[in-house]
Amino acid sequence: MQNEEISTLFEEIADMLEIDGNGEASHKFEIRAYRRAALTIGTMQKDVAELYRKGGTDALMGLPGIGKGLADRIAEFITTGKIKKHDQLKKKYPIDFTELTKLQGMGSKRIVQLYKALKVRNVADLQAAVEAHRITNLPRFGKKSEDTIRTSLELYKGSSGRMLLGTVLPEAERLRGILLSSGLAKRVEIAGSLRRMRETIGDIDILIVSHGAGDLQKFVPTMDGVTKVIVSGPTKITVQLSLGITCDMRIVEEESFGSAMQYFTGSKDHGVRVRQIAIRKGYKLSEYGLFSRRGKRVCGDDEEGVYARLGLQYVEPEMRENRGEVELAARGELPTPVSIGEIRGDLHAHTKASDGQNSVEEMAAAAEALGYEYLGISDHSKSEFVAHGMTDSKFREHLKHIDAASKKLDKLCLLKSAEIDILKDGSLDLNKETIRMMDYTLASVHTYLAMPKEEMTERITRAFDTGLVSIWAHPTDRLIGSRAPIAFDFEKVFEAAERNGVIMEINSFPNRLDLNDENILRARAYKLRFSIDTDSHNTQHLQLLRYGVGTARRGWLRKQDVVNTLNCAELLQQIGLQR
Ligand code: DGT
Ligand code: CA
Ligand code: CA
Ligand code: ZN
Repeated sequence: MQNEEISTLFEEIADMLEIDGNGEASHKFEIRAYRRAALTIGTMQKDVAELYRKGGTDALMGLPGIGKGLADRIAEFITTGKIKKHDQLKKKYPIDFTELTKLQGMGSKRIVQLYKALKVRNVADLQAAVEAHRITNLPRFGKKSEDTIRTSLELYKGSSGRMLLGTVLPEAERLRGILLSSGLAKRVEIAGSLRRMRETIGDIDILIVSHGAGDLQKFVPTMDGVTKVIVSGPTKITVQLSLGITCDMRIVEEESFGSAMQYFTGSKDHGVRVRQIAIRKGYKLSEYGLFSRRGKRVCGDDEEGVYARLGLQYVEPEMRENRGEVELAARGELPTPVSIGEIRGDLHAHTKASDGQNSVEEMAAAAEALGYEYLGISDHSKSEFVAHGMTDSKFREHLKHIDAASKKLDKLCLLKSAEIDILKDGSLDLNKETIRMMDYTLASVHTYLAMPKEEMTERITRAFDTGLVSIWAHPTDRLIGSRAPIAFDFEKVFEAAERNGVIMEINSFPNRLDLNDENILRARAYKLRFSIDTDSHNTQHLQLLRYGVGTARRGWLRKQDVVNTLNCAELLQQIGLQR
């Protein structure tokens, strides 16, 4: 799947145009168009190349934010493997923008300043510059900047080599589809960290029951997206993918399929715990099956059977991290995690009214097509200049528009909301009168992210104590691999949330997943509820929900912990603003 590559090239073009144009107005428009298109392609869950092959540039132009020019560029990449405009700009600026922009606080402007002053072209150059303290002495930089860059470099190295779940899962599913339709495989399933829905993925693991391994060894190298064969044997084929990650394919016997899934889903620590239980019960468990002491196969074809034979409740893949789940499963006390089918609506979505790419009506139609009962429209408030946040008076018009649009719908109910900035002093970015016209609110921190812990704690708790916050959106503000979480006192903030009935968001956007699994587990110690939202900026983003649900399941949340499993009437009764 080439979505990620195209998205990256578009981002790079935008970065380079930004330097090239010196902020000319015409350039600004073009840069914005490239960035929006990068977001659309990078987060879409379908294969853009397939869309093009089926429907040509017309089909591409049906995507949000893709006009004729951009559709041509996408087609150019799919047919030739490159984009001329990108090549030309790259000659002028031989800088690894993709890598460098992943670092916190490194926008294209700073990157270019560092390139011009110190010939920094990539992360390795930057690391060298930091070590030699050459940034401290640069005008407009200084010691503080150097320290920030050093921290960003550490964060970056901690995550390098791993890719986002939301980038890898669609590719793994595409490969699975090819294998299934090849006629060479009876069963194909995704295992490993992908099946556990970890936020980042080291490599793809796929298990295959084949009709004949020899054919697979010939077929796999011909698969679209495979660039190199690293290992090729009758039971294991490892390949490099153009996505920038490797894929382990293991060919297993049908009678071992369940135990192999159990073994290769992991996590390693969970597997170790389960095998200890097996030994205690007089069995031996391996990827080949569950065996008696005398070596007789007891079971192995299905995974549920393996857990059942060991006297354990079935443990959902997302919960297999050895965080106490095996012990609970042995006692029959494992909670049943929320499932995606139980979600009845999405409470965080943007529209063209602020920084979204689709209209209220288009978002509503997409939510209705998913079978949702409700969709909360939550555009930005005025302090978010870059996101075209709205003033109070604009908001009042916008809320009327949502009401009118909702009346025209048969099944779906549109809810009036906003993503309100929590300002530096903890006050909210809209006035009470405007807020009271809404069904519920989201509040979030978007500015002064580096505030010291105590001040930040004060700021957030003060916002909660207004009694006007229904949901705390993307609570920690971290961006995976590129921005550290904000610092706050968990206990004080969770207590303030309890006191005010503030709901914790689990933001499904692949680079956010915020709260993450660990913080959800921490929050479970308080009387808090959660909302799994997509933070959609176009109609396609509604599909991202599964990553939030996976994260919630990793945090052991049950249906009753998640407010958007309620029907619309119950929801409004429970999360509506205290008036
Ligand atoms: P990743 O790829 O880093 O995102 O994480 P995983 O969990 O997919 O790890 P991976 O691909 O190395 O291995 C897949 C699964 O295979 C892993 O979750 C558990 C199992 N496994 C791999 N190596 C070992 C091992 O040395 N011991 C045990 N018990 N299990 C292993
Ligand atoms: Ca893996
Ligand atoms: Ca692997
Ligand atoms: Zn936000």
